[in-house]
Amino acid sequence: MSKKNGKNASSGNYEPRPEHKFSFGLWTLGNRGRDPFGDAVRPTFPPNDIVHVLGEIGAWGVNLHDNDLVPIDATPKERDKIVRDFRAACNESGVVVPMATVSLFFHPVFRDGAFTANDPEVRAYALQKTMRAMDLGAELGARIFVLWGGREGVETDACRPRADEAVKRLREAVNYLCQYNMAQKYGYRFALEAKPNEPRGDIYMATTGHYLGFIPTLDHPEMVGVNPEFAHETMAGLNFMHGVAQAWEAGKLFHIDLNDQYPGRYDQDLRFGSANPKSAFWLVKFLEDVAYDGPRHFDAHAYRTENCEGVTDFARGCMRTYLILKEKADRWNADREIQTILKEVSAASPSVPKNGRYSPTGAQTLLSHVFNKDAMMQKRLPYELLDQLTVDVLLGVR
Ligand SMILES: [Mn+2]
Repeated sequence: MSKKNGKNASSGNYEPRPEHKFSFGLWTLGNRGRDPFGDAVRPTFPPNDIVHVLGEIGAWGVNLHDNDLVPIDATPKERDKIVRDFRAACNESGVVVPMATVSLFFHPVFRDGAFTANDPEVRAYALQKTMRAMDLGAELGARIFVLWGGREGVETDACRPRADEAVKRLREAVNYLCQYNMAQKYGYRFALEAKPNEPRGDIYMATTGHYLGFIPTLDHPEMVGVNPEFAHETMAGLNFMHGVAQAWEAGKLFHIDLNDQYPGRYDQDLRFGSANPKSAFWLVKFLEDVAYDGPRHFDAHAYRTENCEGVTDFARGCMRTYLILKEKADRWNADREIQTILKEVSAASPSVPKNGRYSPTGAQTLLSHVFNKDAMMQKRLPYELLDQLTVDVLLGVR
């Protein structure tokens, strides 16, 4: 990394700055390398120490689940002291808390889901826990509240009379939380995070697109958007950037989770850009082209083989790769050959009837037009060249 090696790559300065809005969850640097088959390999990384490291390496924000900071059974007095000390650590380190979330997946009580669980008592507890997590986030200054329903799913569809009941329960819960948000004047924007499976066999609201269909059915759709995650959509075999683009176009990109993932594997949460740099490039280019101004949140963790020093390498690497790809995006946009090809492939010949907004006369003109398909086929679409130019930019020879 740049600081360690004493120099940057000759082509740019990849030092993260607050305006880049890079944030990390406490659970990301704090990940101890536990997996379904093996125990922790790294010691506990206390939240206040994580914040200091984030400040040192140039991150802008830290995000948290309620129980990343406050143990689930803490007394109000213990809670208040923990929060006070954490706020002090954030202030000292110049790190803000842009987003808060709630763990509705770790405690065994959520084994059948939280907002969609069959037991009404579990659903009520999930609401109470979320309201308290909203209180905590608001106290720390968060204005985005992420909801990831990690346990909102099934191993067998026999467990619900009908699957649409889960959708209704989820709607009821989100509507309730929107009301609480207004009553408390917290000013949160909720960001719903999709995942197709793991830890449940199948999770409801499997993709960002599912949530984009769900949100307009809420009582306060303006208050609710999405938090697409690179790994989650890639697990589903989808083009992540396309999902992000649709969310953006719908005005619903309230937050984003950046990491990496090989398709067809379990949830890997790899360092951003480490598995598929080309997909990461298209994503960074999209976010920068549209001037997305929300947090660039890394929801990933270091390899299980790493020690504490490696956790810092991992975090620096996420930000560095983002900034390198941002520079590549500028280069791509400024490349005259690439831009000329783009212009040519979308240019219209003068004889083409205009088909913008529908009008009866316009429709008549379009219906009577004779298209010369052979001539249309003469137009070259040099996408091989376009992609190779992209690869040249990415591999640093252009
Ligand atoms: Mn995530």
